Amino acid sequence: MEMKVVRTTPFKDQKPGTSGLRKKVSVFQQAGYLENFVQSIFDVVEDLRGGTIVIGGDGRYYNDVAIQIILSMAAANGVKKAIVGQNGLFSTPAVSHIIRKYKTQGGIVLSASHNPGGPKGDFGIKFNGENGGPASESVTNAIFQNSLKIDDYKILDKSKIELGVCGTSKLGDMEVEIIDPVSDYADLMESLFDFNAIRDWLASGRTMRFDAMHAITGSYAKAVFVERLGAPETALMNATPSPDFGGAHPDPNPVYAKDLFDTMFADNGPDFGAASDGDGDRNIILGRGIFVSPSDSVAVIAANAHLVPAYKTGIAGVARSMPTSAALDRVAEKLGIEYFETPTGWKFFGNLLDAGRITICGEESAGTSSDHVREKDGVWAVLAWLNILAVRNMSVQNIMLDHWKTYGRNFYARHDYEGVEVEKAHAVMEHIRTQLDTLPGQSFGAETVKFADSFTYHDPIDGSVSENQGLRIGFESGSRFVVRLSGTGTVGATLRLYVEKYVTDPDRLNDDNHTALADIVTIAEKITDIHNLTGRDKASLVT
Ligand code: VG1
Ligand code: CO
Repeated sequence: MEMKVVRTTPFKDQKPGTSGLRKKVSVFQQAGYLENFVQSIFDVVEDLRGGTIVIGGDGRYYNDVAIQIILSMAAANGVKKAIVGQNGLFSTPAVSHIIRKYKTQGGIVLSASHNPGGPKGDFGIKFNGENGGPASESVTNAIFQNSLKIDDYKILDKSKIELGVCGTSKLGDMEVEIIDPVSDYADLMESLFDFNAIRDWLASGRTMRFDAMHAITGSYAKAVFVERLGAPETALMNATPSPDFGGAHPDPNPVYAKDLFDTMFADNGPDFGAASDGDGDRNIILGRGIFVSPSDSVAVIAANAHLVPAYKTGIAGVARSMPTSAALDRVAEKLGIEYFETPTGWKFFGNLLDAGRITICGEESAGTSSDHVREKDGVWAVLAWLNILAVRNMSVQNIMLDHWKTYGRNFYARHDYEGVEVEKAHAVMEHIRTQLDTLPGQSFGAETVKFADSFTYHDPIDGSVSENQGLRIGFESGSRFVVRLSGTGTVGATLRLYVEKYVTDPDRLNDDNHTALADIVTIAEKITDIHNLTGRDKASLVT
């Protein structure tokens, strides 16, 4: 097999967003598009030459083609060894674990997460560093800068490798080891949680449902929940991964996981329900007749972490992304531990986790995890809940009521305006920005604005500064709203409006979420003028 140096010209749009480079499949299919980005990774991350790389993806359409290209390029760029999931598959948290367990120099994750798949859907690529986490902004910026001036890439001529059988082979001078994508990860889970307690809880007649949404987590869920914990096969829904996710959105929310919600809200529904997304890093948690807001979920896990063997001696600190509700902060205050507010995206937790300053972190978008990997981890969050349920032996509903009584309740919702024309979305941001100086002190109904700003993050570990991470308007009452532009969409712009209302009145704790938030939503819509400026009379999706 010969090494070829192929002339290429730069694409201007290879700037990674919140979580890697995400585009329509047809964009990635352009000659040189994937190759330019991958070569930029190898140009920037010099440790990969002579090192080991992990490669795998969520199995979506184009995964198989992309893996072969990346392997050929890795071999041509002097990588010593590639560890690849069987059939090119790995969930995102599993890649993170494999990088850490085998001490490799990094990994490439092929996924567009919760975005739809198939030939007309989305594809994505992301580089994770040797700590197992998404590359920092300085690295992704360097990759982008490289992609703007690239003029050639290296690849082995006519190489193809069989990915279906585990074992070791050679591609040029590079060793390729194909491994079972599930077993290392399942072992890790078993080392963290009290599997005996969960097994007993399930055997005592408790019921659960896990919706894998036709995505990669199906394989992990079978190994963990069925084979190791004894749940019946019928506990799993949509557990066979498919390249187009059964034609659906692998995004766990009330709209796309409707069957699960219907099951959980039925009379005599299961005791526990959960779902994950396309690449297995997100999770949602439900009980009979209740959906646990992801912002509450991470707070409950932190408050009960001492019941989980891996965290029984306590947690160092916690962190949440800025738009995530402050429920986690209340828990940290009570535990007397540090808490941090970071910009949206898992890459910002990495430094805090590496420095041992935090143990548990989460995002409102259904991401929760701990220092066991450097990604959010759907199955981990589900097991954390199962472990807590098994030990406390209470319903999800009662665990939530108990939590709210102790800490107060942060009612929470996100209103997404998807596929808005880019100029209109920017007009909304600009309209809010011009009011930031004058809003404080102004009253709207019962609320008075306490602060209004554009969020800037100062990383306490490496001192880096990230500006323009979202606009925040906070009220004297502790309620607030946030507006930011999504960095994962592939069509037009997506505006996210996050609303939060803090309530401590014991009689109001069990109120309907959307009713409780109605006044804050009205104020937010007035201040942002979002309906008028986008030409939309309502959000595309409310979660
Ligand atoms: C969204 C979420 C963010 C999450 C990111 C990646 O980003 O809001 O919390 O980290 O997706 O998740 P944005 O920029 O569209 O708001 V995943 O599961 O796509 O890797
Ligand atoms: Co995801």
